[in-house]
Amino acid sequence: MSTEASKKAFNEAQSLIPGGVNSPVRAFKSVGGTPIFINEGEGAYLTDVDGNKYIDFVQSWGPLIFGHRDESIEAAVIEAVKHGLSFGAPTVAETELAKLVVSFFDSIDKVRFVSSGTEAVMSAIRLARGFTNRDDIVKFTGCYHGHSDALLVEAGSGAATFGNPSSPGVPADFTKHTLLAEYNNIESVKKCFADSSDIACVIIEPIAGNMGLVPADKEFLHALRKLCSDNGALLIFDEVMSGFRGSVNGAESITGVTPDLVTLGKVIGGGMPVGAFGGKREIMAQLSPEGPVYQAGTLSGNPVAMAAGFAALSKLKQNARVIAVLEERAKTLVAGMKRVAAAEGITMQIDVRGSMFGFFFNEKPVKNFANASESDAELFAKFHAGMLSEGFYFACSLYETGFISTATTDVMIEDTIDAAARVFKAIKNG
Ligand code: KE4
Repeated sequence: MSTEASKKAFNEAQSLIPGGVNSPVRAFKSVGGTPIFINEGEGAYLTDVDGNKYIDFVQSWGPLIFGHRDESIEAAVIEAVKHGLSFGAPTVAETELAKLVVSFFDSIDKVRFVSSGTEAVMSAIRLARGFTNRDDIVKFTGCYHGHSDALLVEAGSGAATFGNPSSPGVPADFTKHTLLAEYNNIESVKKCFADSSDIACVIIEPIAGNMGLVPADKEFLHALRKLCSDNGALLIFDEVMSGFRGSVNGAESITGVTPDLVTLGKVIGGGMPVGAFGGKREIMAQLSPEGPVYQAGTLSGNPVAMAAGFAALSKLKQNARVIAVLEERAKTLVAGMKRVAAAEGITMQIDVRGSMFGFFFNEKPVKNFANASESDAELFAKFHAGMLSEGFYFACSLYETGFISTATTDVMIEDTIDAAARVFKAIKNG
């Protein structure tokens, strides 16, 4: 498999763009080799600039639950474009998508659209601080909530990948209000509330996807809910990744825990730049121009992006069972990978939530970031490179999650397991 054109493209990109990429995790730094430059996507497939085809398990880090170039989403975008790209004025398209989002989440009465998950989380944090008139926030080591200053503390995803979970350039004054707790450890959260009476909110990925896939224990989330309620702090579920991937009705429908605010992204834009945050009426009423908490965006609610999101969520509305179908495929995939790895003496921890799947090369179960970071990163890199050469595109960091789309067929799943068997054998034979 030649990747000469990707190498050439990467060299040129590095002369103009820091690291040659517009988002660090794409640089393949933790797995080595040259990042693959993509020419196009179609269904379950990516084709790179050398003409190599791959089955895509990244799907733009989650948005493409219906695969690349879904007909109805593409048609909706093309139709919207014919009416103009952006107006900076309200459109009915925003209300229509808001209606859909609200219909899926019991916890959401009102929603505000922005252009990324980072913006959604940054805004939700400000809203929580404004609503409670408190300054401190609690996040969990290994959770990633986008790159706004207050959240770049012991973050997951790319930040963990590069070993700088707390980024330079963020003044200590900006993060002194960010308290850290350990995922799935309620005692660590109780300590935060003992240390501060000024906690505005606790933000958590209820299905963590940025330390690898590590779902929160149900009883932990229930205890977290009680702790927040007892202390007058808001509970924020960051479902930018897990929203419409773990369940169409949010983690609240799986766990029975109702958050005060939810942040969303990825799938709700159908592949276009959309983020959102929503919650109960009385909290959202604090948001400008209704209330005093300021938040704004030139392209927020962009009509073309709204059309893509509406098409994507409409498909989910018409066929909510799709997540259950994708979950079965995800389970088949990781169980098969675990089986063929074991045949070569390699131990894998695996997990699935809806269309999200994760795996660790680790002897022990993974319940938090400390456990995840004990996984075999070198073996992960060899696996990633081997699968890539076999035509399977996995996330280029062990601190990420894999995804199944409706375009990922059962045959593709079996082919992936067979390829994994060859890769593990080659790794073992050195
Ligand atoms: P964006 O600003 O990248 O749209 O969303 C930030 C964000 C917030 N919350 C959660 C739970 C997220 O997973 C993300 C972004 N996810 C990463 C993938 N792990 C985006 C990929 C990247 O950074 O390039």
